Amino acid sequence: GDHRDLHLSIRRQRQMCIRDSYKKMLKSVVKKGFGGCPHDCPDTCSMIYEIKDNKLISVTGNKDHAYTRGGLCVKVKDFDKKHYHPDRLLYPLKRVGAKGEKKFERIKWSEAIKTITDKWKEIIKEYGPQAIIPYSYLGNQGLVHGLNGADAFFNKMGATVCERTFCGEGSCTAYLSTVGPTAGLDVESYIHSKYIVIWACNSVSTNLHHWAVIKDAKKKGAKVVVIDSYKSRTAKAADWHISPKPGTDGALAMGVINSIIEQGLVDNEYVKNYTNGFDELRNHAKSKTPEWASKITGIKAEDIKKLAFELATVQPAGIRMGVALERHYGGGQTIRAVTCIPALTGAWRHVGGGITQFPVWEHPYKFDVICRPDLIPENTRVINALQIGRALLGETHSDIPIKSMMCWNANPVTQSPETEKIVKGLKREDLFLVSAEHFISDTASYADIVLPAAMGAELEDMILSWGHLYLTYNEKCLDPPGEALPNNKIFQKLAESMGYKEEQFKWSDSECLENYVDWSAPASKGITLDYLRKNGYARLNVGTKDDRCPHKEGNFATEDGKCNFIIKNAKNFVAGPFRQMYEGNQPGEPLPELPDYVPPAESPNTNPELAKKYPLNIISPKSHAFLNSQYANMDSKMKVQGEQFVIINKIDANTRGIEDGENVKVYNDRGDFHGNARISEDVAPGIVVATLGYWRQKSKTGTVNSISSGLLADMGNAPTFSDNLVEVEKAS
Ligand SMILES: Nc1nc2c(c(=O)[nH]1)N[C@H]1C(S)=C(S)[C@@H](COP(=O)(O)OP(=O)(O)OC[C@H]3O[C@@H](n4cnc5c(=O)[nH]c(N)nc54)[C@H](O)[C@@H]3O)O[C@H]1N2
Ligand SMILES: Nc1nc2c(c(=O)[nH]1)N[C@H]1C(S)=C(S)[C@@H](COP(=O)(O)OP(=O)(O)OC[C@H]3O[C@@H](n4cnc5c(=O)[nH]c(N)nc54)[C@H](O)[C@@H]3O)O[C@H]1N2
Ligand SMILES: [Mo]
Repeated sequence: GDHRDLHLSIRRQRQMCIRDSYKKMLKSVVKKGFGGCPHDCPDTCSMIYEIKDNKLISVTGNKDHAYTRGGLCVKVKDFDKKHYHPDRLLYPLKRVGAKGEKKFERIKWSEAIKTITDKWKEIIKEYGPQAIIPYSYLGNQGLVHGLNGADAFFNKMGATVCERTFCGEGSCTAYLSTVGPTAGLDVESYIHSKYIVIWACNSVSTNLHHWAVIKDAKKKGAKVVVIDSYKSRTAKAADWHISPKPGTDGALAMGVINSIIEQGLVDNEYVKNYTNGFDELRNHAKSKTPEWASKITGIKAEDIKKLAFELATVQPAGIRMGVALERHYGGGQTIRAVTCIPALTGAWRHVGGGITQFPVWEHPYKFDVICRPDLIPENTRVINALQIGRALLGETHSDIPIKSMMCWNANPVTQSPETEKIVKGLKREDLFLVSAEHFISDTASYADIVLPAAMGAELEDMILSWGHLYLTYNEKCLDPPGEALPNNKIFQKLAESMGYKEEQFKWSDSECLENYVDWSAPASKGITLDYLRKNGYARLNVGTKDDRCPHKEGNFATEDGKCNFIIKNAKNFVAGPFRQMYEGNQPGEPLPELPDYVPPAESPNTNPELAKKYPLNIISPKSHAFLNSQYANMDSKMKVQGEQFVIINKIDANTRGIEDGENVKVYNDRGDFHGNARISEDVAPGIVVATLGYWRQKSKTGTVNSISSGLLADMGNAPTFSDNLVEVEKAS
């Protein structure tokens, strides 16, 4: 008997053992899921996540995708490492040291939520809800967890509306006034272009997958022209680099328009049938000769004529505008002028001809449902995020002080202008700052409560694209580490604790997606959420790269279907795919009827007084290995990017006794930052370049935005990051 029992028991144990190891094996089998890169970048890559034991083990590009073609950039190719970075925030924290001292203590979620909402209720009681301001941007580009994800929540609260015009609103306003909300020239159709102008965009670093198409077109014989105020990586790879002084592209574009007309290269029939105001434009452009433009831009008149000639005669000609084109006081008018060019030349007649701004205009998103502008109480004030420093110090308004700010998906301390004001504001003892983050960013450093946010593979979403014509799905493949939560969940908890009853505040991520996308729009024909779950992405129904020619016969998205060289009785407005559609935030001054050159606010030509003190014009474009300020805390990315550098011409370095590699201080009245001088012919005398994204907490003093101004540009309240004068000296 004993013997038999023992035998059975061994057998049972063996069976259990086999079952356990089988289970274990099953668990450790690698699972795959579809990812969408959540970063604020035109490429919005389709990716493949690999998961083992509830852990992300690799991230690769989705090879099936016709546009992103399986390639990932230097930032995201090891996205899994970012998920498990040792500094990743895992638990809610409360501040226990002085503001900015970064001394925090772990607390429970329940305590965090109660502390926040108790404080908000108290503020609302004493000052009203407008004493609270939300601050978010595209740190996460998801429809659910991204920029607009909590607009409904703060609109319900009646908080101050934070106007976010960081990136493209000037460009959008100008573009929409001219051709309306059309996606224009498909980025993929550039394969058919014979002449490609990349105007103020550093594609090699910031739009890698478009660059791949351009390289293919180049192989087929296309000429690639890059218009950039310095010899960027992209400019170096071009057939022709044209280098206007910062903020003078408007003069260049007007010179090109003048020259196209003077050389008799206008497509008269196209102009007659599909445009408004040619006669007025011709008269207006008469005095804007290439010689006139040459004096302003520093480009030879001959080159301006040649650019005009080639743009008109080598077809199909495609123009890709970068957002940097809007980053000076006259940015809006510049984009008005550039957007007129393909209609003048008739480039729109051809597949591969025309202009690309943001293809997002043909994406079927229901921003009214996402943002709920209908919940905004009447007369709610608007504060522009580019002036958040001024606002925190009470300089933008004298009515209700800002007593609390909640910041997520954004890092104003490094990314917004006038950093020193922001930091001073965030240090205010009476300001209650809540920050939802992945890391103790430069902004989270000043927070009273820090909430840990989920990342990439840990949440379900669809990722917006402002650079191509695909919908992109991101699957939730695993649970977040520690107690991190997706943004949507964080705001659900806050809504519940505030007592907000709207159905929307209970929608799961899937329900949000069902409600946020217009699945019955013509562009989404044949696409469902289930289709995306199975395939990862889908091209919108807007024609193919080989046949899409949206304005062959006019059909612009304007009122009368024509391209507006002239706009009559128009008021300045703020257009942008991601802004809140709220009438209260329209600047509303009359807009000039015809495109023109509007000089920069700070340049030796237009502000000689200031230039005596600060003679150098600085531009602060994106860093190759960072995504705005993200990744600048990762050693592996720092290795690729290098320490903060300041590119300066030999002449400017010599007069200041600066040697290559030496540490220098860059400064003006607004603040200063340090970097290593890089003496180079890549910049002309009078210009310095320092790229963006380095962390303040790792810097000697400030960062590039310490010197930048909060002045808003001529259209769409755009930033003026390329419109700042500084002086550079050896650091002591
Ligand atoms: N690697 C990397 N990629 C990114 C980002 C990143 O941080 N890093 N950020 C993403 C974001 S948010 C955006 S908006 C896009 C932006 O991508 P881009 O549109 O490429 O913008 P920037 O890098 O700011 O500037 C592009 C180029 O414009 C030039 N420039 C600046 N001022 C002027 C001017 O007045 N005239 C002319 N002609 N040229 C000028 C700069 O020298 C620079 O080379 O990139 C996205 N992709
Ligand atoms: N001088 C100068 N300044 C510039 C520019 C320039 O060219 N020159 N470019 C401007 C442009 S184009 C832009 S778009 C802005 C960008 O400005 P921001 O959007 O403020 O830039 P990021 O550094 O990307 O900050 C995003 C933050 O969100 C966090 N984050 C990411 N994902 C999530 C998430 O899912 N949940 C939560 N809670 N947090 C998350 C990240 O950790 C990061 O700290 O900067 C602008 N600033
Ligand atoms: Mo941006």
